[in-house]
Amino acid sequence: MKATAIANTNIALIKYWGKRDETLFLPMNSSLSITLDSFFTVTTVEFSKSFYKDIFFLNELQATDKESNKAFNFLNKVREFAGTNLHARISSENRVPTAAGFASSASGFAALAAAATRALGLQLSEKELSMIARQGSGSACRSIYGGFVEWQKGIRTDGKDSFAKQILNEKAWDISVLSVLLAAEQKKVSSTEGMKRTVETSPFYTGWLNTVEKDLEEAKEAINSRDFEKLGIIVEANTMKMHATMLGAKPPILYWQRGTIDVIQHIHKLRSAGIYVYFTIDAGPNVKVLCLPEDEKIVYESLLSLKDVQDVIICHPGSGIKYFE
Ligand code: 2P0
Repeated sequence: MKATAIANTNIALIKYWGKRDETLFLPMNSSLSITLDSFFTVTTVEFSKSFYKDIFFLNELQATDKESNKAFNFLNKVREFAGTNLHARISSENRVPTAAGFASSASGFAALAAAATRALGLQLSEKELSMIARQGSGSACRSIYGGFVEWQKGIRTDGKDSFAKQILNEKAWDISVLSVLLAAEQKKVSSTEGMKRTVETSPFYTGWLNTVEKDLEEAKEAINSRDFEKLGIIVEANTMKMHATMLGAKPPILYWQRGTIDVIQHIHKLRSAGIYVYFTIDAGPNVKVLCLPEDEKIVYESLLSLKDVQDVIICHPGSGIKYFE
């Protein structure tokens, strides 16, 4: 009873920020992402009657208690779904800089959901798998699919209408996503805590909720018509708006560092010079830069010349979940 799955991570273009149910991981708003080809997690899960407890190895070392508890709590949900009480051995290799705003939890829980359910012999649709992955980490439900993906928030209290679906496959439109790595240290406020505090205390959160669904519609129109400029403008505005809600939280949350602002201003400069280039920032200091493949090289080299930039990793739209037998 063993299976291995590989999941790519994803970057949100229209952000998920805030939960309406913390146990079921139900979001306050719908979101939209691109699955990326360069960052992924490979996970093997084995269930056996001979295991007397769960164990989790992350990058070949035994995971910390915090990491292990998150994974085991998630396994409990999978076990309940499958009607089993077998213990498991999880072994994960994460090719994502952990907790630096590069959603490692997205690929991590997508791969864990896929490997665990396959190891238990469950035959699930992508929609069912997306709903299970969501209960490990919200953004994981989008990493089941390749290309451009929408997570519909749903309105039911049981979460049965809250899952992701592909809106355009990874081969249908190539764009470049440059991941700018500024700092790989652990962030101080987790996304989970950051969104909770924002929902509970920020007076700007209502403004977010009142406008985010319209942002999503605009982004979908831009994707369907392959209008890169329209997409870039709405993506950048949406990320700034999400960070503005956090600045209004009590106490305020600021994920940006000096280098973050340098990159933002650099993007503005490149745009003034006539290059179609835009940015998005998650719950961390690092910036993801969107540009057209024909401008990738010039944007890449100019970003590397900035003082606080440690590395730039070029990504393109990637595929959904894959299994190794
Ligand atoms: C996103 N983020 O849409 C947003 C934008 C960060 C900023 O989803 O609490 O690890 O496990 O559901 O999915 C990161 O948060 O949070 C995230 P939980 P998750 O990608």
